[in-house]
Amino acid sequence: MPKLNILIYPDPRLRIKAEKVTKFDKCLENLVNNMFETMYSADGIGLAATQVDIHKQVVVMDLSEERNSPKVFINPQFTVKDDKSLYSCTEGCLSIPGFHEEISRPEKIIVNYQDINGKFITEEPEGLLTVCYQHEVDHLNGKLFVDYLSPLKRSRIKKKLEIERKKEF
Ligand code: GNR
Ligand code: NI
Repeated sequence: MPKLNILIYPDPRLRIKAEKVTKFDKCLENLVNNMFETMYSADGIGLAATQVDIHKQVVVMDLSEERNSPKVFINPQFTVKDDKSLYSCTEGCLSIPGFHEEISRPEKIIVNYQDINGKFITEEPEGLLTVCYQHEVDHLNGKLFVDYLSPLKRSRIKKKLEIERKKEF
């Protein structure tokens, strides 16, 4: 199976909003398998389809050290249960390589998504899953963690990554 190419910030395609998945078929299964392969070989804990230039509401995740707890979220959404309680975590992103920043997000959310067969699921996640889930849903909406930083910090990261990109050619 071919590994997919991960888009790097500030690629404008990272801003495209993903569309709902309506067909739970072999094609979706293939995409999910390719995304897992890409995420594992890039050493990430999550990957949104947007990052591989596929604009469908598909997320894969594996928060385990052992890389043996794959999770799939189709059409993921969430509601904030308590907007006063925040959880802050140092976030990284495969689309923003080399940068890690502390980001605060709601700690208590209720998630709604479909599994690979289209079954609707509601859960109340905890800890890192809460953070990663919101990070991935942001990707599907064209949003990145740098959007939560100050404009100065964001533009510094953008410039550095643009310089890196030019070095490749
Ligand atoms: O690999 C990843 N690590 C991570 C760490 C803290 C908060 C979120 C993440 S997600 C990231 C992979 C990625 O870019 N997913 O979109
Ligand atoms: Ni990311």
